[in-house]
Amino acid sequence: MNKKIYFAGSIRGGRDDAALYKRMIDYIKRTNDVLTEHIGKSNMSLKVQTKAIDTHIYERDTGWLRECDMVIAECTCPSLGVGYELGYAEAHGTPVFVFYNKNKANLSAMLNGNAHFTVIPYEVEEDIYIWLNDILNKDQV
Ligand code: 6K6
Repeated sequence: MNKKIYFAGSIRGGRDDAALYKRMIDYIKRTNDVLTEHIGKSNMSLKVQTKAIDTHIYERDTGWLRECDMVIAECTCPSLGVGYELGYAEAHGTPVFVFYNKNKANLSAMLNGNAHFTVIPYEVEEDIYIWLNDILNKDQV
């Protein structure tokens, strides 16, 4: 059965890795459902920031976080929103997998030191897909 995956990646924290997010999302989508496909979009407008729109985003995204089977996050680019989402997922008992490029980032101790999170440091992008394959084919989640 397809799993529902919440993919988390930086938006207002910076879009340097947006193309990587898209490749990861496309890989996951080959065998599972990604609730947050928009994270990989290259043309996402960052200009509109009204309270009403942000409330809608918050309500929708936390709904998806409660509904998903697991969270997969790419955390090389630091993001307040992603950090919040990971804590929210932990509070709801949802499995969380955190990827980061160890040559580019020094991951927060609040993620790296958290026993609930499976932290996956990588050096080359190809390694991400080997790990994703493993994670997505586990029976218990
Ligand atoms: C349109 C205009 C401005 O922002 C938008 C759309 N914004 C978002 N849409 C959907 N999810 C969002 C948006 N902003 C943040 N998120 C959620 O927080 C995503 O699920 C990301 O994983 C995370 C990114 O947080 P920031 O702090 O980097 O924005």
